Amino acid sequence: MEPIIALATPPLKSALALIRLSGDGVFEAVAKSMRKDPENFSKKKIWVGYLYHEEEIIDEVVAFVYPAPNSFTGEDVVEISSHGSMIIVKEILTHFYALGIRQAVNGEFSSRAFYNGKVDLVEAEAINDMINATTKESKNLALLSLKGDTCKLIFPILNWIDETLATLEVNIDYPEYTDIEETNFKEIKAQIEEKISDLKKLIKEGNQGKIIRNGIKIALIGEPNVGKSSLLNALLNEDKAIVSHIPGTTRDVVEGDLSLNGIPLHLLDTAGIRESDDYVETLGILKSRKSIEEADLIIWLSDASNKEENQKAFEEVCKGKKLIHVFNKSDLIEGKDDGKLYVSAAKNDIEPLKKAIIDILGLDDSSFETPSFSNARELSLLEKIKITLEECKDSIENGMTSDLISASLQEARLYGKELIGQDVSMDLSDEIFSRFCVGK
Ligand SMILES: Nc1nc2c(ncn2[C@@H]2O[C@H](COP(=O)(O)OP(=O)(O)OP(=O)(O)O)[C@@H](O)[C@H]2O)c(=O)[nH]1
Ligand SMILES: [Mg+2]
Repeated sequence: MEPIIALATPPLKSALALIRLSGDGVFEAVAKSMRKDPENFSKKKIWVGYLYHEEEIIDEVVAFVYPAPNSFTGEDVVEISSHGSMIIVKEILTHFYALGIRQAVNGEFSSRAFYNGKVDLVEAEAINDMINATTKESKNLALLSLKGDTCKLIFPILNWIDETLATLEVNIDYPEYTDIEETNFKEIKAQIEEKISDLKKLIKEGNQGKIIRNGIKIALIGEPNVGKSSLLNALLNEDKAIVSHIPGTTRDVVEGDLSLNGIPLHLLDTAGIRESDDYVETLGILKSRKSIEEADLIIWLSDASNKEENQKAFEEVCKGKKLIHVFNKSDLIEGKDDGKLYVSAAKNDIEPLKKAIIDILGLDDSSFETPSFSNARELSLLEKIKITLEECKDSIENGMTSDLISASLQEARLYGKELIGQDVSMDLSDEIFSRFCVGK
């Protein structure tokens, strides 16, 4: 393959930088640049020496040599570790560009690894998830996929589809054996029901994995002055948003991230919602409404000491959303109503809310250890397989013929193959890898 090059470490000043090259002729290019014998270059794993551009030394570097097929991409790969000045990095890259090695595009190393059979698509996506992980838990889940545990989850369903298709072929080829067909259909229907329930479980686990990997967006909403910004600060354990006794303090959305029991939470503190004549405040309230739309979970905050709130209006605003209704300023009231969730942001008494967040996400300890298909692409394919099997079941119930049922199963099989990255189109995989970093 055409040789490519990219900086694999961040484009910032650091002790060292790692530049990766892959493809035809990279050994020769690096050997010549380091004034080493190209014939013997792949015989050693590590070379230390100066890297030259024409007669000028660019830097003293270490080159790690990975001959095909035993490299990440499956091609000849060299990783050059240089000193981490961006001037040096730029000089090295420019030097190799001049030798006809082009800059890699996002994810090109991973896409080559995929096309050369070094990783399956789910493993390649797991590498990206590892890079993007923000908590130990999300990194660990990605690691399970990288080890290949995730792909295996769909194998029993794919194998069953293959076996069932083979059985149906017999019916199509020998239609006179109608009694065989009937018994088979009864059995197949029962098996489909079982597979649909397995798929539902996979989808549920995938959605839980998605929460652990990507976290969730939470909007804090409520009337002005109920203590939303105080609650944001208490959750973040940081004096991030301005708090004041003046209603209408927050105008722009204030954002903050935290990890709660290993789940990344992205908080949005919003402007208090009320009728307002103030132009800027009205803009803030529009942003609050937008945050509600974007959020996975709404925390609707009320002031426990204020009985005047227009609760109906908020119920309307939160309709259809995952919601926790919290009463703040519990320190100001005497008796508490049963069934209500109280906190005091000012006194940092917020544990009940943290527990409620964990509870509403429905995660248990096993969710953190279960490999799952948890990105949007994978989940949508699982959904498609499930829908196709449901259609297939309907077809059997409606007395459809073997060839129609067989066609539905073929379709489910294609979705399954796409899920694990077999038979995917070039466009699709390009789209997937374009979300990766350059150098990966
Ligand atoms: N007693 C008591 N006061 C609180 C509590 N939480 C917040 N406050 C006070 O309530 C007032 C409003 O707090 P903010 O956090 O600014 O309220 P907000 O909901 O962000 O208000 P807007 O940004 O105007 O919508 C401030 O004076 C806070 O000190 C609490 O738990 N107890
Ligand atoms: Mg505020």
